[in-house]
Amino acid sequence: MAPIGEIDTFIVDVPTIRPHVLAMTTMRHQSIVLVRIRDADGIEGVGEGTTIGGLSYGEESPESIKLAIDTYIAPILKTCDPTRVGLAMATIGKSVAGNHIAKCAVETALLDMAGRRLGIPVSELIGGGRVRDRLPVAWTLASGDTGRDIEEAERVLTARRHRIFKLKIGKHAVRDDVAHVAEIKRAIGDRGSVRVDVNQHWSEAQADLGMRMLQDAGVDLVEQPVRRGDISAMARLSAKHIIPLMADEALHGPLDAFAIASRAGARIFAVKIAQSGGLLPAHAVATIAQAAGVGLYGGTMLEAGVGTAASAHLCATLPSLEWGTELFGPLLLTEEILAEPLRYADFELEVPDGPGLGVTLDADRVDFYRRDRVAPRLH
Ligand code: MUC
Ligand code: MG
Repeated sequence: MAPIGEIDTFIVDVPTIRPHVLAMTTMRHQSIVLVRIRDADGIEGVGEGTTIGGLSYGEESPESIKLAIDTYIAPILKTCDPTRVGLAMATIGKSVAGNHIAKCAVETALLDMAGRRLGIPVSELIGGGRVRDRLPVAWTLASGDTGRDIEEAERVLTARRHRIFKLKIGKHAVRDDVAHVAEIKRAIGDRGSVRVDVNQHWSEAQADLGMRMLQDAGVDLVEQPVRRGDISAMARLSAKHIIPLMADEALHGPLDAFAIASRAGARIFAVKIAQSGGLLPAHAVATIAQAAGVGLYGGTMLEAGVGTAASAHLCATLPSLEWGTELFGPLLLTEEILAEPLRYADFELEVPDGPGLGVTLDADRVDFYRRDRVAPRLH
């Protein structure tokens, strides 16, 4: 084996194309954590660990992801055989608890290196390999303004980019949020699927009211209406309502997947590589869902090109992906960090087919946007 020579972790801050209004924060930029790993033979892999809104979404921040990799994970990784990705991650797991997004970034880089070494796409290294080359991809309408959201929906429908729409709610009173959603659903009609994400902001009673009203408005699913630890409430809501409940924040890997599936806490799982701790545990989450008859959706932490490509490789291996994906992260950013952008056409994302992740960073742009850049920015 060629041992690991270099591990470089850095944060890249990129503005969003418009404010992205979620119940817990309004994003105006995304902080992307990238890790570049090179072995002694010069084979390089890249991974991304990205969260939403600093510490407002979850327990890891961009800064803590970088710190976990540099201070705790990198020294262990340097003692591992980088060709044995599962073993390297298990070794790291013995000394590093939690920190799933940091682990996901590192695992992604190792898988990218492995794929490049073998000359095959990462999707061929997961489960039974790739079963699809294109993924249906949703868009999130979250400008904070109903009219602007409708204009945005019309624009992406006409461009044949998206026909699945996720609306971010939970910030306002239930009836006001439902009125906003119903107006958008009326405008879109049968041309698209409308779903909502409450990001844990409802009590069980609010969720009961909201789910009934959203079902009447023609909405297709409700994502994480109540707080992540309350599987009992998720199970009661799932049993009571026809509109399906999708678990997101409640799912941090296979153990959560098993707990939720065995208690019938959700009818759909948003499978996220970041929250799961990497592509390999995310695949296990999906396997548990499939065994339990739970539907699958490819979720995002609004990653840029590297994390989105990695998620796409995972989703490409899932035999059933009934609810599609939301792998649109790069489209929310003003700057592309890949040398060649991911391709979106005909309502789908093309899964890259080159070796490894099949994507390369635009080195100059990434250097320009690095938070730790030394030279001053002139524009
Ligand atoms: C989430 O909670 O699902 C995914 C799409 C989006 O707009 O926000 C994210 C996070
Ligand atoms: Mg969500």
